[in-house]
Amino acid sequence: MIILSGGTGSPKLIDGLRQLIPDEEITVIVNTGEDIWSSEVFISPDVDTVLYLFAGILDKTKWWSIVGDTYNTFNQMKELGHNEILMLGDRDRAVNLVRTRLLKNGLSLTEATVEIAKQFGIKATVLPMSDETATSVIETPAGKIHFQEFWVSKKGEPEILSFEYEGIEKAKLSPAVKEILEKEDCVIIGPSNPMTSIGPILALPEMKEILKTKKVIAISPIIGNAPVSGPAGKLMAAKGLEVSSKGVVELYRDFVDIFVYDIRDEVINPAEIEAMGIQAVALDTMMTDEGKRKGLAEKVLELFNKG
Ligand code: GDP
Ligand code: FO1
Repeated sequence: MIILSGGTGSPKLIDGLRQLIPDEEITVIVNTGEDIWSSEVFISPDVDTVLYLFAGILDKTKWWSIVGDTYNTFNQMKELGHNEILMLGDRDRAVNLVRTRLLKNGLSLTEATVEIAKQFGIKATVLPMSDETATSVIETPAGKIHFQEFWVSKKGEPEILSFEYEGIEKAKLSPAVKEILEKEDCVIIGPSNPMTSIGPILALPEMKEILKTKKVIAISPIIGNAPVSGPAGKLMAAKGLEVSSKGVVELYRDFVDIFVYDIRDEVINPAEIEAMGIQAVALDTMMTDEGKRKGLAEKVLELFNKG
């Protein structure tokens, strides 16, 4: 089973799927558009969230970082007047230092990720979307800033004039991603941010064409006129999209076969979705605890296994 993922909504669904199927059967294609260099360390936040999930060490209150991590290095650097954008834990930093060393030794991001996954004893296949960088950069009235600066340092407050995936014209799907996509008939797009998590994956050459040949099930991260969390709404509005599940469908309509929206969604008109030739399915998508994550995963598996 292949899942396209960012670092919060989709990992929650994967957490549910793990309660139902063995990790060996799960492949996650992970967004790298939020990757960032910080203090000479290359951080890949969404890849790390997925790795830590499978390694059983993810902090599931935040959906990033290692549970119980300490912040001695981060705090000491702050005391020395060096403020890092991301509050990086000590163990988390060790993982990222290993990644950086592997990259400097000439490994690709995919090879480095596979090596770290192996060291953690992870049985699932975790693949960065690309070995090249394609970074979410936001243009604000004060200039262009990295997504992490917009979201973490500036708390998502600046006005968004435009936004782009910097480097996308030179980026490709990684060979490992292409290979796995050739082998599977169905792809799940988790309830991740359609602009900063799924968007970069879809923007890679060939991806949309490949998805057109597959059965694609997408789960909406938006309920009514707002995302469950995060900046998806502000980013969608900046691109002139309606902040709703319909806005998400607009982005996925060329290749999605089944669109899952939340039972609480009073804004969506399922008939409008069905009129596009897309099956619209209402489910409880609020994955607030392990049981609810398993519950949604069960229903998604049913859709996956049907025909
Ligand atoms: P990021 O990399 O941390 O931005 O994480 P993702 O892109 O994977 O996830 C962020 C998206 O997940 C947001 O747009 C949220 O609306 C969505 N999300 C988070 N939790 C849930 C949930 O329980 N249900 C649904 N349907 N969406 C969720
Ligand atoms: N997100 C935050 O909102 N604040 C942080 O200090 C922070 C630190 C951090 C460190 C490592 C890592 O892998 C992720 C981290 N994140 C943090 C989450 C990450 O930046 C996410 O990509 C964004 O929050 C958007 O989803």
